[in-house]
Amino acid sequence: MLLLHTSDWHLGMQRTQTATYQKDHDFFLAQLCALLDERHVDAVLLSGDVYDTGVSRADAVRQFSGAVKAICADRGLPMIVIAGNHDSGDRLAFAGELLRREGLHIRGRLSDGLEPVVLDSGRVAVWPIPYFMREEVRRGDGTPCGSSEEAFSILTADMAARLDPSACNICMAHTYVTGAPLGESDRAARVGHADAVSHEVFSAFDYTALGHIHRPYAPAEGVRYSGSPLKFAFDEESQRKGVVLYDTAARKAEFVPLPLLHERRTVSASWEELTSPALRESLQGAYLNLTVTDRVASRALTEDLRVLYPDLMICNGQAAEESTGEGLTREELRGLSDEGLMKRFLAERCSLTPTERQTRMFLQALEAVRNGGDPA
Ligand SMILES: [Mn+2]
Repeated sequence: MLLLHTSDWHLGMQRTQTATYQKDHDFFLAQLCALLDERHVDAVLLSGDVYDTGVSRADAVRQFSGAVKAICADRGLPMIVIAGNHDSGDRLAFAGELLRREGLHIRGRLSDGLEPVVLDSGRVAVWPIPYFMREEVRRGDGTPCGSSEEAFSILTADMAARLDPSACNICMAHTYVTGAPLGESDRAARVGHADAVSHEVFSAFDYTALGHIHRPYAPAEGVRYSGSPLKFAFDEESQRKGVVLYDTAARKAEFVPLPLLHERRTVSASWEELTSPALRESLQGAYLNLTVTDRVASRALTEDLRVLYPDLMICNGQAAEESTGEGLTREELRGLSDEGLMKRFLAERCSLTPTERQTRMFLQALEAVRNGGDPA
């Protein structure tokens, strides 16, 4: 069988305050479907972070619904999905029992059990492990595990004891494997010592399809991150994005790069260079992080550049700072209190002045968040 391994779609992620990556995701899904047909793929594995947030935007749910229809219904391929740390396992696994009959196997929570999905008349077994908190796994004496390494060791030892060694056994997990390179967009990756897992915990499997790290990366032979399909941050500018194809007969994995609707480019240049047709031409169709070397950062500068570059995402100015009257210098910004900063933001962005009660609620919520609590 030829399996396609992908992860970290983050459907619904906000690109700016008002825009998402919806078109980029649509483009990726079209590429994915074309590859399924072209390479005669037999099943799809999605290793977590289907959505960007636990309570997903309606358009993101619609997008995922379209993707599973294209894979399971239109092409008749089995698809196996695990929840990642960004997903709500319960929401993701809605109607799981029913969908299983249609070839869509979603594992949202550890408590739903760790049975394999058996494919190709038993020649291939996929063992999905949804994202979990290590405390959910108990030791033999009933006490909770103290590290992810310990929790994964217990889970995979249990699977190893039950697996058919003559089959090709595949594990799916959403976790941080020791040594994996972290980027800006892996923002929620928990990487404390207690959260890292060594690749050896997966040694009973022929292949482990990992999610969590957004760079395509193989911590060991047969243990891989496919990486995210899109570039979600500027430090991913030079990475190639794509999916992994795994051949269960040959026990071989191949990274297949896929084109992106928008690349990312970081450029530092003078105003004159940035407004020249040659540079504008070469930056067409990319999400941009621009630094204007001879201007001071301001909203007006950003707005002026956005006329030339609609996909401008970050705009900096490098000229010596001085108070321009319309913006704040870094020094002035540092001098503002939480309340002052909030009021300034609302005045500038929304032309609003909060009431005393709203200000009080904001400060209380801020304090609750800082104390590690819930703002609600
Ligand atoms: Mn992710």
